[in-house]
Amino acid sequence: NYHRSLFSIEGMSCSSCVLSLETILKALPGLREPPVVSLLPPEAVLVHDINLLETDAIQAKIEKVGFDATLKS
Ligand code: 9UX
Repeated sequence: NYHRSLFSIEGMSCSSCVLSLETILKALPGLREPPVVSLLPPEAVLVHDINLLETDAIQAKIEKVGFDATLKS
């Protein structure tokens, strides 16, 4: 049961942030494909099995590394 979650990210201001966030998110379980992080606009999109990886856990992971994440869809 895959779900596509789009987060708006605050605090991400250069392409190094994008790469480091992608690397961190890629290590999460339950992903169908590598997460995509963009800078303009600052967003992260993950397609994940909600039984293996809850949306809240993704948000917590993003915030743990120092960004603010808001679920958009
Ligand atoms: Mo760039 Mo990001 O200089 O936390 S690595 S702003």
